[in-house]
Amino acid sequence: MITKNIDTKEVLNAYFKTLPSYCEPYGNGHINDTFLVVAERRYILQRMNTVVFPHPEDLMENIIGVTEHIRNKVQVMGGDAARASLVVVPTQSGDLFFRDSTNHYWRMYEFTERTITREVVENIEDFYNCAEAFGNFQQQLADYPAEKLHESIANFHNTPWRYENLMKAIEKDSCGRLAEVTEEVQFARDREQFCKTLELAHEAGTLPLRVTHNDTKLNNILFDEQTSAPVCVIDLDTVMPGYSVNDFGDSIRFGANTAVEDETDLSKVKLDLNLFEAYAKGFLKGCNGSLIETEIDLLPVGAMMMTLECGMSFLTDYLEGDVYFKIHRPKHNLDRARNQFALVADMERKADQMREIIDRLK
Ligand code: ADP
Ligand code: GN1
Ligand code: MG
Repeated sequence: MITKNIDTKEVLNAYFKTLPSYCEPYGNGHINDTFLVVAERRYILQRMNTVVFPHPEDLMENIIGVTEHIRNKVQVMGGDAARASLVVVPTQSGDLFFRDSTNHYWRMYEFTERTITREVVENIEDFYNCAEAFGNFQQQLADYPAEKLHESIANFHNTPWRYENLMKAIEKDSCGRLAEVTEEVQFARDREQFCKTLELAHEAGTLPLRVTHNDTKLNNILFDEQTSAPVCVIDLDTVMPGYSVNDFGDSIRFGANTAVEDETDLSKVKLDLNLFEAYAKGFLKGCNGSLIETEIDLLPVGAMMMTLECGMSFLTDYLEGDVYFKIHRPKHNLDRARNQFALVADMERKADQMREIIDRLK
């Protein structure tokens, strides 16, 4: 959906005695509406997308639980606990979120100063560091009681379910866009069996469920602006039980693509194997020996799976009329879907090389 002008006065009044001098849209997320607020210090204010996340109360409970868990771990290790995890700022009446008169839910975080986010990989070391941070994140949550986590989006990375969802959108063709996407539909259909790979591995006992981040894009890490060291993993809305290989895969999908996610010149869309290798090294280091061998073997499948799944989600949203991901131009979701499928095709060509890299590293 195209973002409309959003009135922030009511929510700012809930958080501040005196209205802040600055509150403007910030960041490049596809789901929530994020604002930078400048008052006596800086804050990140977010309007949560309740179409995507129907239970904001549960979401905030997850985030409080996970951030406290990480802060305690970092404190024990003698790290900078205050910067290592998001800090939720309550409203003036002490609530963890605010519901406005139009029924929108909001939350606020302290802005983590002296950090930056990156939209594209600028150098291989940063990508290695990102990998180590996401691997380490999974390690920090390895003993988090999974039963305490609410499922913030049902079937989030259930790829066979995403495939069925696409088939339903095709069947309905609610916006009359199907004729334009026959090639993309065939691309997905040809991979129906592949979509089941991870679920089958889980059933066979070779791929365990873990507490995972589930949205491991590069721009969900805050890096120190001076040293480039990763400071904090953010965007915790989708922390849920999941597969480690999907956390690995989503980072590869986004960061090891030689083009940006919505590049329309598909000749630029390729898997960069050097970045793949750097990420694999960093991720295994961050996971610190916790992954089992059969799981490590499935890392290349995770990369292909997340790219295919994301492409199918973009295509589904295109067919349904762009109701899920924010778009910034007509056919944006179709451009994204084509881009992701082009990347899948290149990953398939490079599957043996990905496997060789993983064999060398394990
Ligand atoms: P979305 O779910 O829409 O991707 P995020 O939670 O990832 O939203 O936030 C969007 C952007 O806002 C991030 O990519 C980052 O640049 C910035 N951001 C979020 N939280 C913080 C924070 N605590 N400190 C500094 N910047 C932040
Ligand atoms: C969304 O919110 P953001 O932009 O970090 C989406 C991810 C997709 C990603 C594609 C909750 O992430 O699953 O991989 O867009 N998040 C949700 O860029 O659907
Ligand atoms: Mg984000």
